[in-house]
Amino acid sequence: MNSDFKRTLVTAALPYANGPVHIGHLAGCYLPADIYVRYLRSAGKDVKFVCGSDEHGVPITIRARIEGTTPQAVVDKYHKLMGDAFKDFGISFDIYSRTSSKVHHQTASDFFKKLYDKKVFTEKTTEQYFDESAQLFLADRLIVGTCPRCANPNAYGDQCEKCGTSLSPDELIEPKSTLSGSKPVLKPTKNWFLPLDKLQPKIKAYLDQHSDWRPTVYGQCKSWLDSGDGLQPRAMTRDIDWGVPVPVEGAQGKVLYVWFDAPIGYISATKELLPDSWEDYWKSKESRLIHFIGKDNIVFHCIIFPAMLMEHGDFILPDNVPANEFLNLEGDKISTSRNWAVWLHEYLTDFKDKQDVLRYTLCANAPETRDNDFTWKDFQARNNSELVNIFGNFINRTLVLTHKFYEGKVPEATDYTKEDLIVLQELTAAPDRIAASIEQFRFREAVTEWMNVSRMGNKYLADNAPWNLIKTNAERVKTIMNVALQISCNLAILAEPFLPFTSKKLFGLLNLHEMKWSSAKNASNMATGHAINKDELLFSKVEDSDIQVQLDRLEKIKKENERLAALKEASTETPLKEIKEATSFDDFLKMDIRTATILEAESIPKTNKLLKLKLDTGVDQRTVVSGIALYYKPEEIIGKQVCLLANLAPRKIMGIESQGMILMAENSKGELCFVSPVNNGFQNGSLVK
Ligand code: B3M
Ligand code: ZN
Repeated sequence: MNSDFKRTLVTAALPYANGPVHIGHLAGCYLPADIYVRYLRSAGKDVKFVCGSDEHGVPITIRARIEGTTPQAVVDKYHKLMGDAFKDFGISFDIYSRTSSKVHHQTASDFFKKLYDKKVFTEKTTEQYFDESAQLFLADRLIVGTCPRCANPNAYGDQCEKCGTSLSPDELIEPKSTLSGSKPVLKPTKNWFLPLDKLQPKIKAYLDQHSDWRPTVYGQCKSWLDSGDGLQPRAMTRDIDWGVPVPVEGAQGKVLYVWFDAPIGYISATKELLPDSWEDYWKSKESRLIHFIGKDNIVFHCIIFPAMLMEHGDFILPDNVPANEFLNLEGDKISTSRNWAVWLHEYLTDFKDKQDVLRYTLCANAPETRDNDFTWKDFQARNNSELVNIFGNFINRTLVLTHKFYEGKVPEATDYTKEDLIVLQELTAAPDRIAASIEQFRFREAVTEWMNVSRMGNKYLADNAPWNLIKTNAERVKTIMNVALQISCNLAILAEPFLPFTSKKLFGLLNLHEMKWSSAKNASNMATGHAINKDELLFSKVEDSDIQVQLDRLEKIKKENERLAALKEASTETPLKEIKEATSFDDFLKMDIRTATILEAESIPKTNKLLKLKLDTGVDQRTVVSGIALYYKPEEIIGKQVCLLANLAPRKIMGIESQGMILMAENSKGELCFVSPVNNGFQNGSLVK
């Protein structure tokens, strides 16, 4: 970390206020940001941590429509839900603001106006789809049509979810408005574009200064610059009615593009937090701006927002953007729409007071360099074999023995062995080592280093076995227990960024006030004679049954998703056929359709499509060859009553004379199903008319 900086402003991506927070969000940015900030605070640095809800954008208006309410009601609901969940999880924002706030509207509006006045934007009139019955321009997401690539008839105007191609609405075949179902018309509209093409050299120069960023982040930025024709102008205004109104003449009914206003939310939140000194964090060369985000937000934070800031001119640029890759859940991509997630607010109910277990698991398995998988088995193992068996066990033994041998008072260390000194040296070297990892945004490594201190303590006790030694060398045990208590205290200090709840609890058990990071550089925080509090367990086991509840829940969701996917697939695969040409009533009367029962059914050699059936028509018994073998097994259909076209002229199929045809209906997947008489048990031979 460059220590020339006086202050650090840390931001975490503003989550869209259209759904609850899940573990993917936490692992992606909120947890690493929180660990970073907690560490800086403990290290005595000047740091502020800002975040808030991103309350604009089309998805919020869509959600409002689905829920039959207003966008404001949607954001009010989720802003509260998310803010509360973050707080309960110990994400220690200095402020959790929101982009519908007055301060934000003003700030974003002023920002736009400044760029407008500086003539940064290019004005362009383009043709956009307009829904005439709803009387509004359609955001890309609100248009569906057939994908030009894979013929999926439900592709969105911005992307086909079936083949993954990103699209623009004019590429869709037969576009339809999802608002009214009508065919939208192209209508000219004026918007303001950020000329990223012209700004590319400046952006490149900026990125070149940051080739030390995470390779995944820097690489993604480079590929934006290098691909095809490089950066393209991007519209910073939209024709929708939910957002920050565009503050210039002739922009009636237009709002700022959500990705223009959202990052300005970081500035607004800082203003709200520090009305008098916010500029220190945004305008001073001695300040440093760090954005924690997920990888899908890289282009906005590393290219577009810096370009906006550069053109504005008053602000510093992001110094680092440690974006994480994605976290999957049980091998599958986390998805809000498929409900494939562990929702934070639900976790906090199911695993009360186990915030730190999830924090630990997510950090130890953080998707820093590649996508990673969260599994409930791993969660259980991290808790039971690491937090309980290593850290918890070490602390518990130390506290219990201190009470047992010394009435809860820290014994005096009299004479250190060489081995003790090595342990103490390791202990006091830990804070710098962990700090170095954190400062380089290597949180997995940092938390592993921290756990290694517990491991060392656990081994130290096991090797020295003070519970036995007390009988033969009580003097030596004093030193051992003193060392163990020093390790315990330093673990509490170093745990704070990762496991803040446990750290606090441990300080309580040790009867100490919380201490700063640098205190962990010495091994004398537990004064001889200091009385500790009554021991208590820091962690409890996660049982198989706890995990099973979660796995069952996911299994149920998976089944439901499979059912929905099959339905969707079916409804998109075989379009309904048009009604055939008219036929006369007389022709219809010529058809002899009657009820019959299948008496026998057998497969026919050399074909996988046909079954040979014997039918009771009430009048006679006859043989019919039917093309249903792909859909029914012979044994399933014996005894089934069906409708039979009985006077179809007989014909030979595979050498068998077929006397009639069974009526079948095609389902949406094109499979044949029986059209049975409604009441089975009908007399055979009844006419169907
Ligand atoms: N709301 C996207 C997201 O939640 C967006 C981030 C804004 S950060 C300024 O992934
Ligand atoms: Zn497609």
